[in-house]
Amino acid sequence: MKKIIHIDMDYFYAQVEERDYPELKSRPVAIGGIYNGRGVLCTSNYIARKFGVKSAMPTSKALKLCPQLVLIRPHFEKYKKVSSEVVQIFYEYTDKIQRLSLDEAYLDVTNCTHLNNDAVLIAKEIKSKILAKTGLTASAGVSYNKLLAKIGSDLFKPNGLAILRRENIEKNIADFSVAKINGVGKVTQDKMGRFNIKTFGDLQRFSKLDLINMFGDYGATLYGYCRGVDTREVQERQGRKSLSVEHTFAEDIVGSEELRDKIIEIYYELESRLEKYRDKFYKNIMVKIKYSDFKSTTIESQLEFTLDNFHELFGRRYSERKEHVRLLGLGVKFYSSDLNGQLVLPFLDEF
Ligand code: DCP
Ligand code: MG
Ligand code: MG
Repeated sequence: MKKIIHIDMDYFYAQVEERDYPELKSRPVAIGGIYNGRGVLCTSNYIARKFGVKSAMPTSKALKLCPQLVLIRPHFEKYKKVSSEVVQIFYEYTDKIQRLSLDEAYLDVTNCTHLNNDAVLIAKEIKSKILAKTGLTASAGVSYNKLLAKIGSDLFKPNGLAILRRENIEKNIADFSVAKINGVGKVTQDKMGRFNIKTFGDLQRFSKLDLINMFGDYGATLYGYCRGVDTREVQERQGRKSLSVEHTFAEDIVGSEELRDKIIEIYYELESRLEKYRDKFYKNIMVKIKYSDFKSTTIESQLEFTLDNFHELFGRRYSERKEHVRLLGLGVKFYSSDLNGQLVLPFLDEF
């Protein structure tokens, strides 16, 4: 059985602003852009939610519901920074992490050796580390699959923690609204409504075939979901596995000497582009040659990243077919994580 944790920050953008401007804490706050009086809200704090002010609501409507609402423009750079701090905490426990947005992620901690592999203790520790590092609260759901972990993180917001165990799960989730199923949006809910399906329990009363007839292939998925069955894996985003620089020449080049100069040029360009990936370790270096007939060939080897080695690798392959070259490429392949066991966070700077 898998051990999955879903973490979701509480009223994320708004909580960050409250942290930075504590005087906001006692007031209804919403984050959103206002453009000529128009715009929609990104989110709101819990005080504002009491007025019905929520994500995706037009600002004008929110102001009608709550005239004293404090509107703040989003500061995305700040939220991204917090997000990467949070993800770094996740990586202390597992590298099987699937981020869904800046404020939430699934963690597969099945093989995590910390805290006796106790997923509940891990979730608690992650929550307190997030608070210590960012000053913000998050909610967590702990279960044996993604569906239930995500439902769990939403159950006791804010600053909540829910554990959904397998025992009696069908009964325990029977009263949950189908809206809790990630992916069941307004359209599907309306359709379900026409069959009088509002809860997991309502879905449980239908056969798989019935559900397939009603909802197509998704019906089979729903048949599992309403019983707490979900086989989806936590899908870690793969970081960059390789980097290469290729030059196509204005005129095809023949002869090792001319090609030597091109290798030097490309080598230095590659070297400077690799600056960003200093935390990565090279597994192989690669050379690609495309001939004037568009046939291309690549060769890679576990050689150190030096100009000489690229020359050497190129020579090895070019000696097999010394003809007009149209394109030349040099590159490296990375290890997915570094050799000291320290994790590489390949995509953090994308956010
Ligand atoms: N967001 C947005 N537009 C939306 C929904 C969300 O810009 N329609 C942004 C703002 C949120 C952040 O994404 O702060 C996270 O979204 P959540 O759905 O997790 O909502 P919150 O974190 O704000 O609140 P909750 O405590 O319910 O998780
Ligand atoms: Mg959130
Ligand atoms: Mg979220």
